[in-house]
Amino acid sequence: FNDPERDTLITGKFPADFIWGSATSAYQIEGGWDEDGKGMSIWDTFTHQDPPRIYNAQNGDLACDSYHKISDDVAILKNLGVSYYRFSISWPRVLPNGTLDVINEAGFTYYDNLITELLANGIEPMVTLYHWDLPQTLQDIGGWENDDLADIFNDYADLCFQRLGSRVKYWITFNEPYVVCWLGYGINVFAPGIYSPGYAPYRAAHTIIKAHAKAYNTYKEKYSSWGAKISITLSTDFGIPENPDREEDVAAADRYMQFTAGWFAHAIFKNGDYPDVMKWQVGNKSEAQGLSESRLPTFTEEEKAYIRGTYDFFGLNSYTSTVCRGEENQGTDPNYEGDQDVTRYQPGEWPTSTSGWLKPVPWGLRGLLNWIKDEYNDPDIFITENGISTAEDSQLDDSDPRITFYRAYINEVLKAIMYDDVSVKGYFAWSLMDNFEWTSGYSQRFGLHYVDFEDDDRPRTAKESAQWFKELIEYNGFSSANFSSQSISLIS
Ligand code: PNW
Repeated sequence: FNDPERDTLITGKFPADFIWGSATSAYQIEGGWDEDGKGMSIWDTFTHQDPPRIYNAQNGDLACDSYHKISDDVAILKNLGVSYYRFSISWPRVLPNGTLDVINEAGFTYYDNLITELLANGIEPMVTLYHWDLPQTLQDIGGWENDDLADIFNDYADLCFQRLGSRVKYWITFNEPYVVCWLGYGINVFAPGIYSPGYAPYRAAHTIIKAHAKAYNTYKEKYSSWGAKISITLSTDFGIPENPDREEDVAAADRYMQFTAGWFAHAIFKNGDYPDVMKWQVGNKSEAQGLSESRLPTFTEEEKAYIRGTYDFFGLNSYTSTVCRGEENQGTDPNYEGDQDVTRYQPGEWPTSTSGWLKPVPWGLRGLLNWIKDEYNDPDIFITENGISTAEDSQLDDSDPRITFYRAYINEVLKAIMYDDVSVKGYFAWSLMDNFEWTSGYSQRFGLHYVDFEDDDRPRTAKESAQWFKELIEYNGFSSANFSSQSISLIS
């Protein structure tokens, strides 16, 4: 990507059938945390039990109150002109105990009504089954470290397909399992708040991959006549070699992406198994640590055959990039990051945002799309999330940075399609509206629509970026008009 046009915006249209959408997730918007028979999720527990770890002790108890605001949410989608809405189902809202022993009909009524309202307005649903809000009862038996969860998840998925599937064209099993496993089970940052950097993430990932494969196969065996596409959404930053002429750095950047996206994608999109480089790294480190077996679990041949190919597209969430240097980790404690032998950082001169980790590097998205195309044999790709945060006190004028960010990033998607022939089929902006940004609470606003969290009614108002996105969708691409009032401050 040492392309001389790298920092230049291009004009052009997206393919006629390109899908434009916007995304949210249940815990971040719904509220209604204990209403109408909903069970507790690990995020209810996490925010209630240990408020100090969340910005201003906030939680998702009410959030955007979307549980009561179907018509408001659909109205802003309609105004945006998107043809798809990506939302997630709260597992404990439909199965309060996580299992089929109790079905909460009120929960299904909510999702049924939402889908009805969407379709009545010409908007198709893309439904995520797991966006991090595990039923607490299932955490009580070990969460994703417990192998039984693969079957329990499959039961939940099966029920959702049966109840909602006649009207859903796109299903996503898991959102960003890398974040679930590392932030949730590795370093005690997200729910369920486990600190086990060398072991639990690998165990949790192993169950999640099997759970994904079961749900995929269940859909294909029982519901294929409905013809939906089903897959998984993975996340990784784009790994940029510190020195592109240094072989160790080039290998390190690839290794980093194998440990994040490849951790899940290699089995699902390639051969049913973990990347060789992960098996090698974790195996060698485990041996040096005096362990009798690798901390990376193994799949049986039967499991590999079952997992391989369980995708209809590649769901990608991407926000930022990271610089990688190949360097042997000198630490001796078991640690998923130490296992990689990669030193990573984001240079101080990169532009920043309200989210410390989110440094805009638009051309990194094009690089990542090309990496996925090359690595996984040119799958159809949906960008299921991309966006930027602004501060708590930011309001409707979000031209810089949000319009600048979207313009630059979406332009890189167009280059990937036009110049590199990457099969990108859709783009979903994160997020439709400001919402509960996990441990950052309501202090980081990702929305195209402003939500007033001081007002009990949680009114939504379009920001300038919503109008810009609407015009982009109407034109289905970039005319020179999209570049007016441009600021290139984000394009590094
Ligand atoms: C994604 N990080 O998560 C999620 O899918 C969304 O729910 C979330 O709101 C969005 O990105 C914006 O953060 C991430 O700390 C959360 O590196 C945190 C990180 C990355 C992704």
